[in-house]
Amino acid sequence: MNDPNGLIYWNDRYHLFYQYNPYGANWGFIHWGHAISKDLVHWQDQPIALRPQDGAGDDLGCFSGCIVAAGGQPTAVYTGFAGMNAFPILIARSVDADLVRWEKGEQNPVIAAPPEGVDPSIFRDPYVWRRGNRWQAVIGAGFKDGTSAALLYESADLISWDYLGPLFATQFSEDVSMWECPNFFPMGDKYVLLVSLHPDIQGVYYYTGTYDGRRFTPETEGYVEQNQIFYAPQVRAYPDGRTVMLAWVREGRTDEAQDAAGWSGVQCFPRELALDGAGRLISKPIVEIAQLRGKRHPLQEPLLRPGEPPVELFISRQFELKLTVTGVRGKLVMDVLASPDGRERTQIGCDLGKGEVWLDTTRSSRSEDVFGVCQRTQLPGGKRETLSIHVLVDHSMIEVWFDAGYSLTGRAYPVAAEARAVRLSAADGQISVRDLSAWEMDAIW
Ligand code: DQQ
Repeated sequence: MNDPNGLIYWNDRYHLFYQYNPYGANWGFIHWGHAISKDLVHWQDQPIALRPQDGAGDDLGCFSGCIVAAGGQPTAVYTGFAGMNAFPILIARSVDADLVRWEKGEQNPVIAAPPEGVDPSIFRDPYVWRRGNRWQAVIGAGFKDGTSAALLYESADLISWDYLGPLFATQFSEDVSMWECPNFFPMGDKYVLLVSLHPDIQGVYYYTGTYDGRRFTPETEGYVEQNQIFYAPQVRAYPDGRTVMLAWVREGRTDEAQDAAGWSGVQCFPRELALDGAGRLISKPIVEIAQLRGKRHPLQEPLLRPGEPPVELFISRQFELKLTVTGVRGKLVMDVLASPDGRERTQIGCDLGKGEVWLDTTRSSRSEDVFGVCQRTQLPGGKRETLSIHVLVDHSMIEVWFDAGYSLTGRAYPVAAEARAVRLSAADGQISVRDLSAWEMDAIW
């Protein structure tokens, strides 16, 4: 699987559609897979929802898009892939209450080609919302002059669309030619534009600002995550008022290793979005995570002194861990998925004196088919004496939140079956640990 698509809450179920190749553990001949959930944490597979079809504009793939309920009928607005310069925007309507069967629109394509000046090979991924009595949409694009853009469209019926110009466009960097998978949504009295940096999976970036119905004026900006792992998120506001994000989490291993595993790609744990006091976009795991908590590990809260051996907390490959660390300038070093001899270990850490945090998978695995990376980031505000850390480890999947808002996502594939220890140590200063709790994590299936 790759990108999440078509997030919608419909008939008391959360629906996740996603980019899916049913023929192998690699990207290609993309369909829309489908899964449903009553609570956003336990999921059931559903039949494939959309398939490529000769002559339908999605001959080579059903690329990313969204679903909106139009007149009580969920309608997918998505990208057809019909050739290197052919990415028509298409619709499909659900014809049952469970969103299992879909019929492609007889009016397709609803947008045949990009506007003047846009490179036709980099135009895709519609994201639609309701504004007054009209539909509005952004589509990810790159202009021939190198400007990345979220193009704004408007429609009364999802069929006939007017191009209103760029919602926002900028020469992002020399290496970025377009924004994939734009999302545009309100948060409080602000709007957020979220984009994925193409080519070569360069991270997910956001802008927060104001919107007058035609143009977006950014005020604050930053990376959601800057790595090659977390990509192409989709965001939806659910009826209970929460704004939730899912994203494709890529593999950190070779194509051959993915083939051998027989699968590739996962979704991140659903993340609830918010803005902090300075307008920065922050996230946390949805509260329903508590439903996955199994056995609680009985833990003492250690005082960690530099030079002392690591404190082993527990042994697990599928767990949730929360703690708060305090110190004047020390570093916390947390190893997870650590082997008894320490040769394989994934490191989560923070340097309180610098306000720097990291997730390091460079020593996670002895396998040569694995690429580890060390992600480091500076927390806003720099130095601090207290920091909260929330960790989800689900085998190869590592998600960490620092300071209740800043995430790092990584993948780790230890070879040793016993690489399961969680250990804490300190460097450069004493660290005390409090609010320490950890649970085994139950399965989502
Ligand atoms: N994935 C889809 C595209 C999108 C890209 C194709 C982002 O629609 O731009 O699988 O990962």
